[in-house]
Amino acid sequence: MKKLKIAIQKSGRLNEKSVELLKNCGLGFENYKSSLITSAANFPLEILFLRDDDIPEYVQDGIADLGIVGENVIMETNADVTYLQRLGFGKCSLKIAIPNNSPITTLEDLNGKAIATSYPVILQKFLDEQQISADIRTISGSVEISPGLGLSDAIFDIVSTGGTLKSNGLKPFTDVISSEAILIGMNGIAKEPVVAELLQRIQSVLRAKETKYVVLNAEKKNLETILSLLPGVKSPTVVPLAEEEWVAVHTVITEQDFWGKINQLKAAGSQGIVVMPIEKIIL
Ligand code: PRT
Ligand code: ZN
Repeated sequence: MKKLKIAIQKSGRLNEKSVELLKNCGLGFENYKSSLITSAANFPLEILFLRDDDIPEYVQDGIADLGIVGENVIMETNADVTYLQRLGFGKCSLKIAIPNNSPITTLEDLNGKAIATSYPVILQKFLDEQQISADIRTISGSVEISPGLGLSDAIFDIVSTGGTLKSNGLKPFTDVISSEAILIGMNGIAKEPVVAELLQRIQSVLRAKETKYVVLNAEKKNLETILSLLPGVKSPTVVPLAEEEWVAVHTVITEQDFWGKINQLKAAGSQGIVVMPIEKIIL
């Protein structure tokens, strides 16, 4: 198979999860902190470690074939790349925020106001869509301090817990986009067998993350009700126990409705419920 390059963030919020994802896909690589590029020992892939801002354009221009980067950065750079897979980490939203005591109450109130941001392209697009004409002040960091310094009336920035806004006397005003880490590829790269293989591995890791393997004991008389609660990958496995009237049920449950489902199973007479993580689910 042809050897490809994937670009991931060298350090920062997406680095650890990107490395973990590739390792969970069975790729063996080391020493990444000290070098710009490393090669997977057992897969035809080189890993490039870059600043996140450079990743979309590197992938667009084919310097890297693949990349893992926040959707906000892809949108800001306007790079022409293919979205291959949403990865479910690095989740955040980009919001306009205003000082707690701001007179701004409607979107129209932003007309003529100064908004500080590191994401001028995304903000401009939003303001154009809303037919608002504001003064965008592009700054590269610590956007949240700019209203306090009298440099802007509002900010447009990434928010995750909201803690940074709060500690700077700001409050969210409007959600503009939500973002998460995305696996992107150079246009046309999806047809490469290496990409198909990597995608299959990534998807099996993502599926496993959302699910738990559950084993429980039940009296046969409760089995029908319990089975009706369980989807399973195909269907639950039912195994007889030494005690004649009892069986063990093995199944897979998705994380989203996990606690609701466990409570329903208990109410239906399940006992000794054991929950285990799943490493991969290959369909
Ligand atoms: O060095 P390099 O250029 O590679 O990294 P960077 O400093 O530009 O980016 P980095 O590592 O901070 O973030 C990488 C990506 O993580 C972003 O592009 C987003 O896609 C995603 N992400 C997820 C976040 C956050 N959550 C986040 N909370 N990026 C930044 N923040 C910052 C935000 O800018 C603000 O200052 O965290 C603060 C807000 O957080 P809360 O929790 O207080 O609301
Ligand atoms: Zn950056």
